[in-house]
Formats: sequence, C-alpha cells, structure tokens
Amino acid sequence: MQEILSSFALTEAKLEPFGSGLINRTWKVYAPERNYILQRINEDVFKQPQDIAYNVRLIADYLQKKYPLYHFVAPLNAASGDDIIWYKNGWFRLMPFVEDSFTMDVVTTPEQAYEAARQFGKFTRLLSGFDATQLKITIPQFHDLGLRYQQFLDAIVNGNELRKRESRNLINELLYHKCIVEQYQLMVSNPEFKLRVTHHDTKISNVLFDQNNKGICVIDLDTLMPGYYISDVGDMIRTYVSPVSEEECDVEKIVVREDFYISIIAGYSDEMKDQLTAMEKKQFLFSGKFMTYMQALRFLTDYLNNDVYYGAKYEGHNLVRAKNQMTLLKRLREIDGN
Ligand code: GN1
Ligand code: MG
Repeated sequence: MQEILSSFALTEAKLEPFGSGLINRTWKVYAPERNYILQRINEDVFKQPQDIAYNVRLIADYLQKKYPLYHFVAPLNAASGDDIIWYKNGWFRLMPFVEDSFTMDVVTTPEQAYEAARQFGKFTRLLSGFDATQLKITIPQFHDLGLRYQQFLDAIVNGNELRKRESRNLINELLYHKCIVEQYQLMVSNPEFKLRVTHHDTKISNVLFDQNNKGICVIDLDTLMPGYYISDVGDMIRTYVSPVSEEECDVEKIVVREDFYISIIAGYSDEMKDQLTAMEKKQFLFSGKFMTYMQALRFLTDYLNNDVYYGAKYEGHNLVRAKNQMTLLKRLREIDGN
C-alpha cells in the first residue's frame, strides 16, 4: 500500500479501512498535510474501471464550468498524471478527504432523509443540461429489472440445489411479485419517462453532511450512468424508510416510517419538480417497490449462486438479506394496497 501512496507522492502516510461498501475496498489515508480516501475498484463488478474515471472527469469538468461553487469530490492525479492507477493486481484512486464532513450509515431523522434526497435531486438537476448519453456504461443493464428477473430465473434452474430447496418459499414469493417487472417495462417504454444522469446508489453513506447536518454533496460516482429517477428515489426509499437496514434478520423490526418517506419525496421534489414529467411524478411509491424488489431478487440470486457477487459474512447471509428486502416490499405494498 505504501508503494501505491508513493505514486501520489505521499510518503509518510498511515491508512486504515474505511466505510461499509460491499463492492470496492476503501481506506482513509492520514498524511501530514491532509487526509485522503484511497479506493481499490472491484474489477469483477466494474470490468472497465477506466470508464468510471472517464465519467467522473466529464462530470467534474461540466460542473466546474457551470457550477463552480458545487463541491465535487474528484480523484487526484498521480505523479504519472493519471487519476486512476494500476498497481500489481488492481486499480486504485485517491480522493481528498473532505474535512469537517461526516457520513452516516443509518438515517435517524426525517431531516436527514430530506437533506440526502435534496442532494441527490440537486445533483441530477445541475446535470440536466449535460447529455447523459455521453457517459460510459460502467455496469451494463445495472438497474434493468427485466435482466435481474431473468438472472433470478436462471439461478432457480442452475443454482445450488440445497439452497434452492431451503429458499423455496421465498422463491415463490418473489415469483409472485413478477407484476412489478411488467409494470417497470411498461413504464420505461413510455417516452414521458426520461433518461437522466442518475447516481444509482443513493444510500445515506453516499452523502456528505456538514457540522450543521446540512448536505454538502454526493459521493461514490462509480455507477453514474444514464438512468431513470426511480432508481435514485427508489433506493432512498429502500434504504431510509425502515429503522433497520438490509442486514437485519429480525423482520418484525422492518416497518415503513411514513414521515421519512414523505421527507424523501419532499427533498427530491424541491430540486426536481420542474424536471419531472407529470407521469413520472406519479411513480414515487412505485420507485420504492421497484428498487426493493430488485434488491430482493439480487440477494436471493446471489445466495442461489453461492454468494459469488456480494460475498457472505456468515452462512445464509444473502438469504437473510433477501428475506429482509421481501418483507420491506410487503410493507411498501401495504401503503396503497398494490
Ligand atoms: C452494492 O458496494 P455498495 O454497498 O456501495 C451494490 C448496490 C446494492 C448494494 C446493497 C455496484 O453497493 O447496487 O444496492 O450493494 N453496488 C453494486 O447493499 O452492485
Ligand atoms: Mg456504491
């Protein structure tokens, strides 16, 4: 690690693991002058890490020109001039650590939900003049529910036999909710449904807050791609409305906190109301069901495929996560009985 840091001319730095992401590895770097964030990009997931760097550069240039006051955290250049470097067996990048900022792993107040939603809405709004199709696709069909459903069907056929038997009830429940896939496909075929610059990973830990609990900016731009707003709002609903996270095994604790739900819609709408079409504005609740269903499918698919994607900290981990998401989906469906 010290050698990687020296490619960024940091010789006397110490580092420690940082954050709770499932995909990339992250460290906080303590250097004498200032602190940094170092990340190793997971190449099993991001097949072309240079594409991430390309996207971030495009967006950084655009925002710098149009909105120079927006706090955008861009990767730093190594001595070689590159903002992403190959070292031995992986791709690494270094970013400045934003001092006096903090991140959180769980949303405890509706105000936090509002602030975060506002930051994600603001980000998409500031980029509304930017042609989203210029962005490289860092994970093809990442939030394509049709594909995720198909991968689930494949896992039911080809997956681990023992795990298939053990998950039979949950498999049936997920199959039963297939209408969400049909609703999604119908929706995205409607020209009133717009492709925009979309973050695709709007968990609360991807928002930087200042000491007054106000949002500063969004981070983790690996999945920045053209997409639909239901991905961003839906993932906030999925990850903010319940008092417990996707890791919780006691499903009794999973409930929808309606004030948090309302705050997400308010925060996002305060930035995006002039951008969203009338048809899009009707899909807030659907967005939560869409993302929660997709995450349940992805966790169960991974369980059936022996945890190759998300990994597992204990036996049955991805099954627990999938059941958790299925429970949250049921709670969301109770809101409008649909
Ligand atoms: C992954 O690595 P992390 O935690 O930021 C995943 C998201 C999932 C999330 C579930 C590239 O995000 O799509 O919603 O886990 N990212 C990728 O916790 O697959
Ligand atoms: Mg992420």
